[in-house]
Amino acid sequence: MTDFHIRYGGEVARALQDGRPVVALESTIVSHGLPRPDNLRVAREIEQAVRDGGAVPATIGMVGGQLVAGLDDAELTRLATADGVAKLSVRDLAVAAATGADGATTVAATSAVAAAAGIGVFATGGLGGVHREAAQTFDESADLTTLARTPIAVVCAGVKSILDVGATLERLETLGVGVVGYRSRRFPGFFVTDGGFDLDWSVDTPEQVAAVLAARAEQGVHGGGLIVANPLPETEQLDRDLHDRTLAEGLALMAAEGVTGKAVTPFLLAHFHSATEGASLAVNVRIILRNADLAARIAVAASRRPATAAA
Ligand code: PSU
Ligand code: MN
Repeated sequence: MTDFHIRYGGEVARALQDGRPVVALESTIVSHGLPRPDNLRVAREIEQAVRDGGAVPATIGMVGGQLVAGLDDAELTRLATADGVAKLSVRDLAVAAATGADGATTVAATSAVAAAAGIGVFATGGLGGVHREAAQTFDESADLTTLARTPIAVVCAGVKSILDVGATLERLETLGVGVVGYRSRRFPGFFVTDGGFDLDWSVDTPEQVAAVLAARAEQGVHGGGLIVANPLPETEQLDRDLHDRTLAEGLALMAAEGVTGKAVTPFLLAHFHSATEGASLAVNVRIILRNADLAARIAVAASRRPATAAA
């Protein structure tokens, strides 16, 4: 019989056993969100940023049907370079395992696996959300519904403006997903510092985030996720005109080519990367590295609270 359990990378297994800080990382940004050949280099840099912040990185993905928390370098290379790596949301995990697929986990799938593995903090770039015209297409990322039932803190730079940002925030409220700005009361728009919407709460330190996680665990009221929205400094955001132009073009192109379903997000990301001639990629990388650093510091702060650990 095949063993369908999660396999842990050696370093991740030891860190979890010893109660040392661990940060989960997703593989969809590596396989489908960042252009080749930069993606593998960036994947390694993200892991290094977690280490520099004092935590152990656990990049999550599926290799030959085996779900892994803490891909080693050969496995990371395979998911970054092989053809036919599937994009796995939560609903895909069991089918992909049973059929022996290679797959990259989205925010939804990574959150679910991380929580199952006892990892309480996760760093990514941007969340999936409610797509524009979702009222007709029903296209809403499973990232949102998964976070409603998954106890994990996700450090991200909000959602991309390729989505309906306001509708995404409304859905997060309905679903009971906590959202706190990191040193900001505005929800970030990924490439741009300000996504155009206010937040009710902000926190100023990794220790405060750790206290929120501890309070949630001790209150025992609900087991959903917490989004820590970490905006880029204004001086580092993508030029607003370039951003708005590229977005309009990308949406028009998508409609013309009839792109739908799970291909939508990768299509628009690829359009940004090619149309801005690398400018959006540089910003994207900065965002992920900053989030990896903050997530590591949150995991460290959480691991220093004796009773409740990270989750
Ligand atoms: N947003 C980004 N970059 C990404 C993604 C989202 O700015 O790479 C990826 C994440 O893995 C996210 C997924 O979980 O896309 C959402 O895809 P969908 O909209 O098909 O749920
Ligand atoms: Mn979708």
